[in-house]
Amino acid sequence: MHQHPHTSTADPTAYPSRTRRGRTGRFAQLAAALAAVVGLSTLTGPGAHAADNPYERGPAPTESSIEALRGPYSVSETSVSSLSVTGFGGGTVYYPSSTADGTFGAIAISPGFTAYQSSIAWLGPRLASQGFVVFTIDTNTTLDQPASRGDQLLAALDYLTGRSAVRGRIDSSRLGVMGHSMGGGGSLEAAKDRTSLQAAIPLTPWNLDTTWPEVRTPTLIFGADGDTVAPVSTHAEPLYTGLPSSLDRAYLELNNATHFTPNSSNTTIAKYSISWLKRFIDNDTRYEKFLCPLPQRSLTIDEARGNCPHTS
Ligand code: 9J3
Ligand code: ZN
Repeated sequence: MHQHPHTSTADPTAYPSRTRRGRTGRFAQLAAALAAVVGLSTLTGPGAHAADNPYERGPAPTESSIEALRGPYSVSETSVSSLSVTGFGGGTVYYPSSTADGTFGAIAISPGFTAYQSSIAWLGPRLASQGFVVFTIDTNTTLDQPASRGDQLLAALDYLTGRSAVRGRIDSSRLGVMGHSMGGGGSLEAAKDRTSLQAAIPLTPWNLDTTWPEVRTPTLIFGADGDTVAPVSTHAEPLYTGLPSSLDRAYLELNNATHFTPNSSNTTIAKYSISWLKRFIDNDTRYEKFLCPLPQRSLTIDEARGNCPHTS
């Protein structure tokens, strides 16, 4: 849970006591001592929380702030030519324009079979505006299979943190992966290969391998009830079940949705993805309330599975 170490250090005797002090002075001294006992977070702004969790970014979230088309950060973008990189096909980096809040976590996102970064582009500014560096990539060829897409997601993250123009804006210990279809299958491959990744979000994933006992990365899988390309019964659901039961994991099945629902702006995908990334990449427990208890069945969610509360 959320720790408040400063409250345990509160010590009224730390305030200097002076002899020549009037009525007002004594009142101020008493008030300061009381404040120290109650906890300074009651008197200060968001900075008090930032001190608790150095990775927390942005204001306290609300249902409407995670559903909004844009979050609190203005977003800049820069394109990365395929000719300037190896191991993946280039892409576009979306990132908070300001450097005033320090570094951010970063994620790479892969498109699916035969598709380009344009098919997942909506996620770039949507997620970056909440306080992440987001790299939507092209793959080396549009026919690359999930294992290759996993390698390419990792190559993209390595480029992003090691050589890109925005590397100084990224905390390289806080990284995640997402992807659509074979790119979603690839995001599991990436997590399997690099257990230091802190979040994975496969979107209507496609992968013939449904056994993932090696994964240590908190994973949120989106399925679509009407998916006939990667039916949930043979892809999303067994992929979820194939993760360790001890892992922080969730499965959300979109209602009235198809394989291609993740290819356009979607509030349900956005709000739970933002919450998952914040919770596990930024350790931001302010977002736990959107994930646990699991969402109820609704017009947008057909089924929800997962462990609550989260353990990591
Ligand atoms: O990336 C995808 O959309 C995978 C679904 C697919 O068409 O697989 C067929 C081999
Ligand atoms: Zn189902």
